[in-house]
Amino acid sequence: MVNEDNHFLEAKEIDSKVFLEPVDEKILNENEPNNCIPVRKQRKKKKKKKGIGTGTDELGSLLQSNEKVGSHESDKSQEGYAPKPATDCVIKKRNKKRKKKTSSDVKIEEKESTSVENDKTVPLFIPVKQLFSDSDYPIGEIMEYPKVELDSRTAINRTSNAEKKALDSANIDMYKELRQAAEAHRQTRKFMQKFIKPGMKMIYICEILEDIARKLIDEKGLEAGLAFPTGCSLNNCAAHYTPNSGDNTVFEYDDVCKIDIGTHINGRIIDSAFTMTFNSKYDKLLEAVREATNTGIKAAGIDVRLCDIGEQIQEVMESYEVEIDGKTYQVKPIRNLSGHSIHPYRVHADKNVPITKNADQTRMEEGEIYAIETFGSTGRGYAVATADQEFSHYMKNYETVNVPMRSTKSKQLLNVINQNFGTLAFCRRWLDRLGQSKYLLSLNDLCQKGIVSPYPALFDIKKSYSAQYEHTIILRPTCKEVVSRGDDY
Ligand SMILES: [Co+2]
Repeated sequence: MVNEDNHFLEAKEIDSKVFLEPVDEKILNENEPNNCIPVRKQRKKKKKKKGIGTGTDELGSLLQSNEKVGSHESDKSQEGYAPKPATDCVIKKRNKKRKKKTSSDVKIEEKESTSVENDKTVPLFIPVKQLFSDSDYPIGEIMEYPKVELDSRTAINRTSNAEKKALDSANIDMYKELRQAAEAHRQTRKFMQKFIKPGMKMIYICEILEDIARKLIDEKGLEAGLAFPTGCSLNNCAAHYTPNSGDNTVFEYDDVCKIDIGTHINGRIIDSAFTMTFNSKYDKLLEAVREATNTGIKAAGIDVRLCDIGEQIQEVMESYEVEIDGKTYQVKPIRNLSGHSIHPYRVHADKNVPITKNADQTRMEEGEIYAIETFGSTGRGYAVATADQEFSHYMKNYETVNVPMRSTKSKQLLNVINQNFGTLAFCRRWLDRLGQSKYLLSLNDLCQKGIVSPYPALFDIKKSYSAQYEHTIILRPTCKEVVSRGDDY
């Protein structure tokens, strides 16, 4: 997720139809063969033909593992747990049927699945914590701190300093929680990068992704799970779009899709994003943004001023000129979006990491965790909410407000939010899967009372394209660790 200012200003001119354009069912069915994993059994394919995003049939077995989809949450008091109707129910149905499997069954099934996917090595869908003994999760990329002018003492000799080393090892449990969340993130995205194909519905992509991530993180109430809804913002939409139920938006060959995924262990959040495209005409745009994010990561450090990071990001981003469909653009950072510090269960903590030059002299400090993210655009470099859009992302406000609530329905919804998300962000689909229905009035009520806030999708100008890359880093006493680094980005 991204931090933004003034998202309700300037809500004009921009078309948000991205949400609601009807899609011809025929087109989708034609796309079906490419939709997903090859279908092995004709019979089954026919049977499920009605559902869009079919091919979920095979996915059903792919996703099948030791537990039913929907996680521990559904096991306890959520009597109303109801898999959603229509397009996405296939996986859930199958899981229900098979939920009594033994662990040996699971192994066989996973072998089958991987052969379908032509990848015989990745033990996907096994909780990360089972894959590493003694919580020995892969360590992120380790970087030395940059020298800070005027006060070079602070950054130097941290690696070997005994006091810093002691401080560092005192935090090891927290690092391990972050590394576990990062490993679940890496494995999820590795699978999705191969899996996503043009023609798939966005909602299908998100639900597959989230089901896998829930398994890998071994979701358990507020102790382990997804930290925010899967962002899959398309083209000129830069951030905070995830489909609501009934949204038929399809990933098209020419789309630029920002996949933003959040995982957490005990509130220790990994916030990391990448951009997916199929048309190579966007390669340079993606490179510009990847480089800009890496520049921000390199520049970050203890005692570094936030404004200096923004300046360096901007310089690298704007050094790129990209040609798309015969038109040349200088890549612009989307200046009202920024990286951010992260606290436990609080994805947007107190500090913002700008992606353009600004006047913020605030310095980064030892022990802080940051999401370093940049957005590059071929538009005007400014993203706004539209007036007519349907919200998908919501989050409780961190500052607790005591407002008397008359409506029982609102109280009940707030309980569900407290129990399942706390101060983590959520979306309407996640309320649906918890068995909530007809909650919109209550949700709006909670928003009006200032208890919950909507996070609208943010758009640059029509027909522009934006890309995003993001990593979560820890400013350890001894070094900087890019926890979410993978071999993909
Ligand atoms: Co973020």
